[in-house]
Amino acid sequence: MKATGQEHPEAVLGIAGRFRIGGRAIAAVELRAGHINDSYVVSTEAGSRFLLQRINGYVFPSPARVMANIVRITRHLKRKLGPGSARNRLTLVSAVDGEMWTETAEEKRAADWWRMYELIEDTTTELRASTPEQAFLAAQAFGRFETQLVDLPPPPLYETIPGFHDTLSRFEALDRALASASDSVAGNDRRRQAVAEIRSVAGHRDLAARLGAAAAHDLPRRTVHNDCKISNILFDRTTGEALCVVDLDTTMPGLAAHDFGDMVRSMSHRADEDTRETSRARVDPELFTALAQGYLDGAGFLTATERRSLVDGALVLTLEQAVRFLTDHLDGNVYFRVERPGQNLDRCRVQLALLESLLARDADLRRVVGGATA
Ligand code: GN1
Ligand code: MG
Repeated sequence: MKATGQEHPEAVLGIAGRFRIGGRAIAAVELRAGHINDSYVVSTEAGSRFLLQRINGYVFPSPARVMANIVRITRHLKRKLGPGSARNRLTLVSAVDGEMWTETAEEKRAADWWRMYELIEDTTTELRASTPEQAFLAAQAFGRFETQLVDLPPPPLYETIPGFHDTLSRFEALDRALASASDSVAGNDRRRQAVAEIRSVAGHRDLAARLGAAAAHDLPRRTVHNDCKISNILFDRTTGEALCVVDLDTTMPGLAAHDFGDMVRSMSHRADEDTRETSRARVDPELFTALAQGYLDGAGFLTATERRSLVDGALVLTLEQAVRFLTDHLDGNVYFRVERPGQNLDRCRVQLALLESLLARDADLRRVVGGATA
């Protein structure tokens, strides 16, 4: 069963009180951001604010591993960035029992895991890049984040979602969703709504192998963020500076091309992920160029082979996300939170429109990445 849902405000305040927040929690306001976890901004009577999050246990089979990774990442960044860096990295707040999370068990539901961060004040988030400068700054920030993690002491981080960017197995999950959709009236309806999209992703299936095991032979496994969308960057409200990379749940071993691919998927065009105007999901050469320049500037460690893989990353990640939204539509929206029926199918349509436009400009994009100077 999906482990998300609205929590009673009193209950949220009670959970907040289990953390070391230096005073009584007096307000908790739900933040409708992201498709996965539940987030609340908690204020204390002393005037401090925190971000309280419930980790989605359906999506993350081992919240303990998610938290173990985040503890290591945040400590490493604190050491590395040094004094005065509190606005450039996330800071976990420990629970009163000394752990970095707390569990609540409800009837009929597996234990829920909650964690808390200090809130970084006076920041804004964006749903799409409005200018090439902003795209540059966001891509540079994700590139720097990877650079900061190059010397994370071993062992590698846990894979919090095994096979996260195994695009071939994402297609297999789609096959299973298609088969089980045929078992119910509602499933058949959802399948009928998606006939064109099912055909379209099938037509691109060969792309899924581009970054697969054989192709990845020369591509080093790095510690990457794995969710490089613009909404995972905090910008300074006054200066517009890209201050801090957030959402560390899927930071784990992966390919640089995955991260760059996600940036292109989410920032190289003028469409929100949730728009119904698919015509806006067209790659904008200026935004793409800014992303390539920003990322190469931030991620100075990339090898020539990795650099050549970046456009493939954009194609594969956009296709993969289309497949994931489509699969969830067919499954009845059990993974990505939706506000209205058909939303995951609409999200899939945006990804497919973008994919077509990336493919149409494939040669230009490779020239841009090849010519961009770090
Ligand atoms: C999910 O956590 P959130 O909502 O930022 C998803 C990403 C997708 C993204 C699409 C753990 O991210 O993989 O790319 O939605 N995270 C997980 O917006 O599946
Ligand atoms: Mg995420």
